[in-house]
Amino acid sequence: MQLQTIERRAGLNRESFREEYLLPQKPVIFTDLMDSWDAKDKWTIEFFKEEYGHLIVPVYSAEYSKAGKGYMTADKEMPLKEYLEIIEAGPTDLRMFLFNIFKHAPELCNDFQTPTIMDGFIKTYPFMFFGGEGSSVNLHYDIDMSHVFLNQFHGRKKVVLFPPEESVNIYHQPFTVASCIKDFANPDYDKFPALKKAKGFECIVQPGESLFMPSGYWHFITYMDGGYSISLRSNESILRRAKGAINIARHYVVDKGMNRVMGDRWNQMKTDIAKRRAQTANG
Ligand SMILES: O=C(O)CCC(=O)C(=O)O
Ligand SMILES: [Fe+2]
Repeated sequence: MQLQTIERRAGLNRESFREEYLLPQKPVIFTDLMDSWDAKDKWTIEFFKEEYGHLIVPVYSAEYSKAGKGYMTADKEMPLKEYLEIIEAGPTDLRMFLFNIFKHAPELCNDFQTPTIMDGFIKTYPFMFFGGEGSSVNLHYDIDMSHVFLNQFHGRKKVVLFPPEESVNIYHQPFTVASCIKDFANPDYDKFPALKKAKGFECIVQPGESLFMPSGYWHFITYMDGGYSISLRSNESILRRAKGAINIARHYVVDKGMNRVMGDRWNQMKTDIAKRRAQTANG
């Protein structure tokens, strides 16, 4: 793999962001996008424990996305306070997401603002992502094809990104938004040789920083510390919104349907297709 370091910028305006990053579809870290947010200093672990510690949240272990029984279901539920104590105590693969804290605590929305750096920010409640030290998020791209601004509040995250053009070299699993490479931290190059040719980006996002991931970008995330962020999404293009809708249909109708009918054989078929594509592309 060839990974380039992602640039850090402060003071970008709409024009310079558009010219240098949005149009060329290049990732960037803003060091000042969250500066005006109350949340930047207010949303500490202590704050969440004291104000929202009683909320019952779904918690996921590394097993959650493995195909088969219990696919995509939470491993357990617990009060937020208990979950935060676990991630403070040391390494754990437990993550917490797909829980919309803003539905339970809409007043939290006053603590951050929709960025003005571009148009098209999606108005529904955004999602927060929490994870323990050492936990990771499988290599994937976002099904709705929006641009993602990942704003980090607590802890550091190591992020590896690949542009959509690299889908073949990173073994895009057809009909899904995932890669066939499930252990991306220790990839098996014998099984996935084209990965050596993949060109992407890497960075460590620090608290107070915002990572811009352009539409369709692949991301693999490792939590270097226990921590959390909020992902704000934007999609200013009707064409891209339509593409997202098609992705969602393909996933929920074709992939889930075939999983039900064929089970593990469907997984194997998808991996075979991805391998053949990588082989063809690389001669
Ligand atoms: O930070 C995370 O845990 C996952 C973020 C992510 O995949 C996203 O915002 O699209
Ligand atoms: Fe994502």
